[in-house]
Amino acid sequence: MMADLLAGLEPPPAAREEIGPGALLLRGWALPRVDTLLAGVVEVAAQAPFRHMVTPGGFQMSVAMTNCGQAGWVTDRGGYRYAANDPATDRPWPALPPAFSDLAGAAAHEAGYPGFAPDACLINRYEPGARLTLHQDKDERYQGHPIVSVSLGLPAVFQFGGLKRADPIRRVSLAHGDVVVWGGPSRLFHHGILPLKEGLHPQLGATRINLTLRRAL
Ligand code: MD6
Ligand code: FE
Repeated sequence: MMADLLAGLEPPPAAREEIGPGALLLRGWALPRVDTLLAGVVEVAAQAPFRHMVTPGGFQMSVAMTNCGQAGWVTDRGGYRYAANDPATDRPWPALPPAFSDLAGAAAHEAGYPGFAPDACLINRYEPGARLTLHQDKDERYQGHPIVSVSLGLPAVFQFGGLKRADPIRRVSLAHGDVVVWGGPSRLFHHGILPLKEGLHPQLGATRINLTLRRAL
Protein backbone atom coordinates (compact mmCIF):
# COMPACT_ATOMS: atom_id res chain seq x y z
CA MET A 1 0.00 0.00 0.00
CA MET A 2 2.68 2.47 1.11
CA ALA A 3 5.00 1.15 -1.59
CA ASP A 4 2.29 1.78 -4.21
CA LEU A 5 1.89 5.32 -2.98
CA LEU A 6 5.61 5.96 -3.10
CA ALA A 7 6.28 4.23 -6.41
CA GLY A 8 5.10 7.12 -8.52
CA LEU A 9 6.96 9.79 -6.61
CA GLU A 10 10.09 11.42 -7.92
CA PRO A 11 12.97 11.57 -5.45
CA PRO A 12 13.04 14.94 -3.68
CA PRO A 13 15.25 17.48 -5.40
CA ALA A 14 18.67 17.68 -3.76
CA ALA A 15 19.04 20.52 -1.29
CA ARG A 16 20.77 23.44 -2.96
CA GLU A 17 22.92 25.83 -1.03
CA GLU A 18 24.75 28.81 -2.47
CA ILE A 19 28.15 28.88 -0.78
CA GLY A 20 29.53 31.81 -2.77
CA PRO A 21 28.74 33.89 -5.86
CA GLY A 22 28.33 31.32 -8.65
CA ALA A 23 29.15 28.42 -6.29
CA LEU A 24 26.43 25.90 -5.55
CA LEU A 25 26.44 22.92 -3.20
CA LEU A 26 24.06 20.16 -4.33
CA ARG A 27 23.71 17.92 -1.30
CA GLY A 28 23.47 14.21 -2.07
CA TRP A 29 23.26 14.88 -5.76
CA ALA A 30 25.68 12.07 -6.72
CA LEU A 31 24.13 9.43 -4.42
CA PRO A 32 22.26 7.56 -7.18
CA ARG A 33 25.53 7.22 -9.14
CA VAL A 34 28.00 6.43 -6.39
CA ASP A 35 28.64 2.79 -7.35
CA THR A 36 29.39 3.68 -10.97
CA LEU A 37 31.67 6.52 -9.92
CA LEU A 38 33.59 4.27 -7.53
CA ALA A 39 33.99 1.63 -10.23
CA GLY A 40 35.53 4.38 -12.37
CA VAL A 41 37.96 5.32 -9.60
CA VAL A 42 39.06 1.68 -9.22
CA GLU A 43 39.57 1.37 -12.97
CA VAL A 44 41.61 4.59 -13.18
CA ALA A 45 43.74 3.74 -10.13
CA ALA A 46 44.58 0.32 -11.60
CA GLN A 47 46.31 2.09 -14.51
CA ALA A 48 47.50 5.25 -12.75
CA PRO A 49 48.04 4.46 -9.07
CA PHE A 50 47.44 7.02 -6.31
CA ARG A 51 50.67 8.70 -5.22
CA HIS A 52 51.77 11.40 -2.80
CA MET A 53 53.23 14.14 -4.96
CA VAL A 54 55.83 16.67 -3.82
CA THR A 55 55.20 20.41 -3.77
CA PRO A 56 57.60 22.86 -5.43
CA GLY A 57 58.82 23.64 -1.90
CA GLY A 58 59.78 19.99 -1.36
CA PHE A 59 56.95 18.83 0.93
CA GLN A 60 55.20 15.54 0.31
CA MET A 61 51.44 16.05 0.12
CA SER A 62 49.29 14.20 2.69
CA VAL A 63 46.59 13.74 0.04
CA ALA A 64 47.25 10.93 -2.48
CA MET A 65 46.33 11.84 -6.06
CA THR A 66 45.81 10.43 -9.51
CA ASN A 67 44.17 11.74 -12.69
CA CYS A 68 42.24 10.74 -15.75
CA GLY A 69 41.43 12.53 -18.98
CA GLN A 70 43.42 14.47 -21.57
CA ALA A 71 45.69 16.00 -18.96
CA GLY A 72 46.49 15.43 -15.31
CA TRP A 73 47.39 17.91 -12.58
CA VAL A 74 50.85 17.23 -11.22
CA THR A 75 53.30 18.86 -8.86
CA ASP A 76 57.01 18.27 -8.30
CA ARG A 77 60.10 20.36 -7.52
CA GLY A 78 59.59 22.01 -10.93
CA GLY A 79 56.15 23.45 -10.08
CA TYR A 80 52.43 22.84 -10.62
CA ARG A 81 51.12 22.07 -14.10
CA TYR A 82 48.93 19.88 -16.26
CA ALA A 83 50.78 17.03 -17.97
CA ALA A 84 49.53 14.86 -20.86
CA ASN A 85 51.36 11.81 -19.49
CA ASP A 86 51.48 10.29 -16.03
CA PRO A 87 55.04 10.96 -14.82
CA ALA A 88 54.93 7.66 -12.88
CA THR A 89 54.47 5.55 -16.02
CA ASP A 90 55.23 8.01 -18.82
CA ARG A 91 51.98 6.88 -20.47
CA PRO A 92 48.88 8.97 -21.13
CA TRP A 93 46.47 9.21 -18.19
CA PRO A 94 43.52 6.78 -18.35
CA ALA A 95 40.49 8.07 -20.24
CA LEU A 96 37.75 9.92 -18.35
CA PRO A 97 35.09 7.34 -17.45
CA PRO A 98 31.85 8.40 -19.19
CA ALA A 99 30.10 8.34 -15.78
CA PHE A 100 32.43 11.14 -14.64
CA SER A 101 31.82 13.43 -17.60
CA ASP A 102 28.06 12.70 -17.65
CA LEU A 103 27.68 13.59 -13.98
CA ALA A 104 29.80 16.73 -14.34
CA GLY A 105 27.84 17.96 -17.35
CA ALA A 106 24.50 17.33 -15.63
CA ALA A 107 25.55 18.93 -12.32
CA ALA A 108 26.99 21.99 -14.08
CA HIS A 109 23.77 22.36 -16.07
CA GLU A 110 21.76 22.10 -12.85
CA ALA A 111 23.90 24.84 -11.31
CA GLY A 112 23.48 27.21 -14.25
CA TYR A 113 26.53 26.32 -16.37
CA PRO A 114 25.10 24.57 -19.43
CA GLY A 115 27.44 22.94 -21.96
CA PHE A 116 30.24 22.09 -19.54
CA ALA A 117 32.40 19.32 -21.04
CA PRO A 118 35.33 18.40 -18.76
CA ASP A 119 38.55 17.05 -20.24
CA ALA A 120 40.34 16.21 -16.99
CA CYS A 121 39.64 14.87 -13.53
CA LEU A 122 41.92 15.10 -10.51
CA ILE A 123 41.14 12.39 -7.97
CA ASN A 124 42.14 13.13 -4.36
CA ARG A 125 42.30 10.42 -1.71
CA TYR A 126 42.34 11.37 2.00
CA GLU A 127 43.01 9.25 5.04
CA PRO A 128 42.46 10.58 8.58
CA GLY A 129 44.84 13.47 9.17
CA ALA A 130 45.27 14.29 5.47
CA ARG A 131 44.47 17.86 4.46
CA LEU A 132 44.69 20.29 1.60
CA THR A 133 45.94 23.75 2.49
CA LEU A 134 44.24 26.86 1.16
CA HIS A 135 44.84 27.19 -2.58
CA GLN A 136 43.40 28.51 -5.84
CA ASP A 137 42.83 26.35 -8.91
CA LYS A 138 44.53 28.40 -11.58
CA ASP A 139 46.65 26.01 -13.62
CA GLU A 140 43.86 25.50 -16.15
CA ARG A 141 44.49 27.25 -19.46
CA TYR A 142 41.24 29.21 -19.39
CA GLN A 143 39.49 29.82 -16.11
CA GLY A 144 36.10 30.70 -17.59
CA HIS A 145 34.88 27.12 -17.14
CA PRO A 146 33.39 25.91 -13.86
CA ILE A 147 34.77 23.03 -11.78
CA VAL A 148 32.55 20.21 -10.57
CA SER A 149 33.62 18.52 -7.34
CA VAL A 150 32.19 15.23 -6.01
CA SER A 151 32.77 14.01 -2.44
CA LEU A 152 32.68 10.31 -1.55
CA GLY A 153 33.31 8.43 1.69
CA LEU A 154 34.17 10.12 4.99
CA PRO A 155 32.88 13.67 5.49
CA ALA A 156 35.28 16.62 5.45
CA VAL A 157 35.27 20.28 6.37
CA PHE A 158 35.71 22.41 3.28
CA GLN A 159 37.09 25.93 3.67
CA PHE A 160 35.80 28.45 1.18
CA GLY A 161 37.39 31.89 1.20
CA GLY A 162 37.66 34.66 -1.33
CA LEU A 163 39.89 36.01 -4.06
CA LYS A 164 42.45 37.15 -1.51
CA ARG A 165 44.10 34.66 0.77
CA ALA A 166 43.26 36.81 3.78
CA ASP A 167 39.53 37.06 2.95
CA PRO A 168 37.10 35.58 5.51
CA ILE A 169 36.65 31.83 5.22
CA ARG A 170 33.46 29.89 5.61
CA ARG A 171 33.43 26.27 6.61
CA VAL A 172 31.12 23.87 4.84
CA SER A 173 30.74 20.19 5.65
CA LEU A 174 30.95 17.93 2.58
CA ALA A 175 29.49 14.44 2.87
CA HIS A 176 29.24 11.31 0.75
CA GLY A 177 27.43 12.12 -2.49
CA ASP A 178 27.67 15.91 -2.21
CA VAL A 179 28.48 17.85 -5.37
CA VAL A 180 29.86 21.38 -5.52
CA VAL A 181 29.77 23.32 -8.77
CA TRP A 182 31.60 26.57 -8.96
CA GLY A 183 32.50 29.05 -11.58
CA GLY A 184 31.87 32.67 -12.39
CA PRO A 185 32.94 35.10 -9.67
CA SER A 186 33.97 32.26 -7.30
CA ARG A 187 36.12 30.36 -9.75
CA LEU A 188 39.40 31.65 -8.33
CA PHE A 189 38.38 31.73 -4.67
CA HIS A 190 40.80 30.22 -2.16
CA HIS A 191 39.69 26.91 -0.68
CA GLY A 192 41.01 23.91 1.22
CA ILE A 193 40.16 20.84 3.30
CA LEU A 194 40.80 20.66 7.06
CA PRO A 195 42.57 17.54 8.39
CA LEU A 196 40.23 14.59 7.89
CA LYS A 197 38.73 13.25 11.10
CA GLU A 198 38.96 9.56 12.02
CA GLY A 199 35.96 7.53 11.00
CA LEU A 200 34.72 4.54 9.06
CA HIS A 201 32.46 4.95 6.07
CA PRO A 202 30.28 1.90 5.25
CA GLN A 203 31.48 1.80 1.63
CA LEU A 204 34.92 3.40 1.77
CA GLY A 205 36.24 2.70 5.26
CA ALA A 206 38.71 5.26 6.61
CA THR A 207 38.88 7.13 3.30
CA ARG A 208 37.52 10.19 1.57
CA ILE A 209 37.67 10.44 -2.22
CA ASN A 210 37.14 13.71 -4.08
CA LEU A 211 36.77 14.03 -7.83
CA THR A 212 37.31 17.46 -9.36
CA LEU A 213 36.26 17.65 -12.98
CA ARG A 214 37.74 20.44 -15.02
CA ARG A 215 38.34 21.80 -18.42
CA ALA A 216 42.12 22.03 -18.27
CA LEU A 217 43.16 22.54 -21.90
C1 MD6 B 1 38.58 18.39 -2.03
N1 MD6 B 1 38.73 20.17 -3.61
O1 MD6 B 1 37.36 18.58 -1.92
C2 MD6 B 1 39.44 19.43 -2.65
N2 MD6 B 1 39.16 22.57 -6.18
O2 MD6 B 1 39.12 17.39 -1.63
C3 MD6 B 1 39.31 21.14 -4.33
O3 MD6 B 1 40.45 21.48 -4.16
C4 MD6 B 1 38.51 21.80 -5.34
O4 MD6 B 1 36.45 20.92 -4.55
C5 MD6 B 1 38.51 23.22 -7.13
C6 MD6 B 1 37.15 23.12 -7.27
C7 MD6 B 1 36.45 22.33 -6.42
C8 MD6 B 1 37.12 21.66 -5.41
FE1 FE C 1 41.09 23.02 -5.54
